[in-house]
Amino acid sequence: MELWYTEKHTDTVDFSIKVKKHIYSEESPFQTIDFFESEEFGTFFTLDGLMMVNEKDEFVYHDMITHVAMATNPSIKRVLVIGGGDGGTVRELTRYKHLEKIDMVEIDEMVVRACEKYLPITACKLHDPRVSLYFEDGLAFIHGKVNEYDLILVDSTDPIGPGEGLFSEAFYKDCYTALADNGILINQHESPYYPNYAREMKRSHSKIEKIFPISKVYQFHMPTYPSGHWLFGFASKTLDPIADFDPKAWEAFGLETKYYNTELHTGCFALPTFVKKLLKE
Ligand code: AAT
Repeated sequence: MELWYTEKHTDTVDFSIKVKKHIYSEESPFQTIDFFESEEFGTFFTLDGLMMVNEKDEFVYHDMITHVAMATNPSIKRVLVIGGGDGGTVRELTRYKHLEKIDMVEIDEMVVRACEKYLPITACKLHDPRVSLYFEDGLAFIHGKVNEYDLILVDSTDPIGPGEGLFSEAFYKDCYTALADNGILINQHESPYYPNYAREMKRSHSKIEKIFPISKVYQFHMPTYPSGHWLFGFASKTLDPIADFDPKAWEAFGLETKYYNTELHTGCFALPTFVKKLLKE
């Protein structure tokens, strides 16, 4: 008998992966967690039935959430990751030896424990001495913090379930206050392609734009997310990701990356006309 994982990308579009084995399934207090093994994407996990991370394309997402901000301001020292329970974002951050503090606040400890067991490819650096893990709601964690971080990476689920508050104006305001004067906020920004995702992308952008003087989006190719066309938001108080970018400073770190490079840094901010239009609407 063949086993297939299917995710509804829209009411009339399905995306399926042939599964070798369903290796884990638990209800946490926050969501349903499943792990699968597959031929094409290796091990992958879903939350409430939606693809989060797989061994084959995780490098795209984790390179792009981390290195664009780190290259815009190579002096970043204190970082907060909100969500990101698989550990992939923290793994990329730990490659910067000069970082002093990496806090990660994940609402669901069960995601982290399951990833430590089944996805060591992403969860491998959670024990770096600079990393502190907090298991609580990112929304409550950030509230009231002032000038504590140079960079906040919102590595969250979609705006349904526990991730919903991480797309609210109150949350973006709290992030602004928690950031230093030259602070940067990167957030999981959904997709511009299918209307059910583009709606969330526009809502998120219009809220961030009201709060941060610099607010842009950049794109990348994520084969297993709906339409494969995905965005992160780049918001900051002072730094512009292109005008303030010095490729030589990032290259001096000597990091080998599989997706991010310094040409792509500038290129990923060049948006297709339909995306530009959506953002202006
Ligand atoms: N590295 C890519 C993986 C993710 S998972 C996102 C994580 O955010 C999940 O582990 C979830 O438990 C956590 N999370 C959700 N809400 C909160 C919250 N309020 N506070 C802290 N953590 C939270 C991102 C996948 C993106 C999928 C896009 N389709």
